[in-house]
Amino acid sequence: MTRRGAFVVVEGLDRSGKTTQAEIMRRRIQEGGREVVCIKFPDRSTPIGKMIDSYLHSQSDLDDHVVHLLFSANRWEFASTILSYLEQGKLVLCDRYAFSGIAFSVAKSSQTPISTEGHLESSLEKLSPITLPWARAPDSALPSPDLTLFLDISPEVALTRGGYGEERYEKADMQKRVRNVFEEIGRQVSANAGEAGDGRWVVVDAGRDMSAVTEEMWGHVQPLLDGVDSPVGRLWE
Ligand code: NYM
Repeated sequence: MTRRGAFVVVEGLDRSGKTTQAEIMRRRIQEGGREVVCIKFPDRSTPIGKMIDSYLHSQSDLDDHVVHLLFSANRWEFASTILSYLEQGKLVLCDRYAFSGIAFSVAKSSQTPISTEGHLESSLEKLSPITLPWARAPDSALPSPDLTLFLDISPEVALTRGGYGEERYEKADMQKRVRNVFEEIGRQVSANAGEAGDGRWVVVDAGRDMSAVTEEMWGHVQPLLDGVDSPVGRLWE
């Protein structure tokens, strides 16, 4: 029986080096003669992705719940594509996934300023904040990663890497809250992981020099290069 490809997710705070490390990983896998496909969320190329992009650039304002559902819908747009790559035996390397969705929405909701001015703000006052169980729901049953590498970096070290960009969420206090939610998600994912360690969550110290981070990540990905026997899991199930 041919084995399916492995599904590997790279998560992390902004400025953790996630995208650079994913690219290094992609090249290494390819140089070793294996097939690998890189995916990145949000994928800003679709109509939903364009709405997200406009929101992240503060060119549009949307209710927090709506934004959360758009990010999730963006993942569902690619769910069957991910499954078909895995069935073809390709390793899927994904830069951010549902865990970012939860971490950013929950962190943001815990600090939404209550304002009495304006339609959007006053309607938000009446809505409940985004809790972790609420945030998990729209992504449940998406393909579940075999391995999630969480690139951990303190917001203080991230700031020394040239500072954050101009998009929403790229502020030190927000990043601190996001990091706390990621920690909680890591605990939940680990509690859900299979006995053989399938679906495990690995915290990688991304504050070190780039090559040390690459080598540690490689050590976790290498055993998955020959594929996986078990069927693709479903997130949160
Ligand atoms: N982000 C990303 C979310 O808020 N929810 C999500 O579901 C995902 C996938 O988008 N600050 C946030 C995290 C980032 C921002 O991501 C853009 P990137 O990797 O910088 O393009």
